[in-house]
Amino acid sequence: MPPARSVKYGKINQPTDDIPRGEALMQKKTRIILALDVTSHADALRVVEAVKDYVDAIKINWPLILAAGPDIIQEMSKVKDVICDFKISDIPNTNRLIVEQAMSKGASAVICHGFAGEDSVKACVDAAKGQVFVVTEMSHPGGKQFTAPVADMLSAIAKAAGARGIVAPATRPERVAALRKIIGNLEIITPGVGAQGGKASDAIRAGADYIIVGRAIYEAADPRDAARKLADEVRAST
Ligand code: NUP
Repeated sequence: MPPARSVKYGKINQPTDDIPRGEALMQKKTRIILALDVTSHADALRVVEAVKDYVDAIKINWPLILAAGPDIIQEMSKVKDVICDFKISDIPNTNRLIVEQAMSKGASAVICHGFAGEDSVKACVDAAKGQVFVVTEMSHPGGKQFTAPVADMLSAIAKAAGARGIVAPATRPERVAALRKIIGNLEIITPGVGAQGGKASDAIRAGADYIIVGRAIYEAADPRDAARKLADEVRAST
């Protein structure tokens, strides 16, 4: 039995002041990012407590922020690295202000849109010390309408601005593979597994670094079991 770790929920890669966040962020173990889109504080705690052994990070989006308040970022950051999926897409100054608020509450990374332009993405990158993922082609059917035709350009913007990586669709693994050619060794995080029809193994084989999974875990009868099965599937496809 390994010795008990000191932090509240057993997080072992807690960022501290003397560890640069970039190094501490999201160690690639299970390669699963939990999309925690539940709408109550109690549900958030219940799901995270159940699945924390099988996820590398927790992605928080507006539904949970609006339901539980922004302090949920700090609370969750004591368990795992938190990615704030705010899809930031404003002018550079406003982007900077948003990112500074997210990081000061304990976020390890943020997600922004690329369509506001390279200067807007760069403002996020500067404020987050590089820990930014840029949305490219979105995973839902409507993602084909506007984002797909410009996804190559959005990926190039992510690279030029110095982002950590991109968000690409697990629902279209062939696009994950194509965007990989543009971004080189930047990271790819892929939503769309499960509820949106994508498969974890397809996304990983196409070159994704992490899969993002929400409903297929938090709406499962047994979230822990669902997360464990996904972790097994990811391991088997690497
Ligand atoms: O293209 C994207 N598709 C997508 O689903 C970009 C995203 N950030 N997401 C987010 O991933 C979405 O907002 C949700 O939080 C999560 C997917 O959740 P689920 O479909 O697994 O429930």
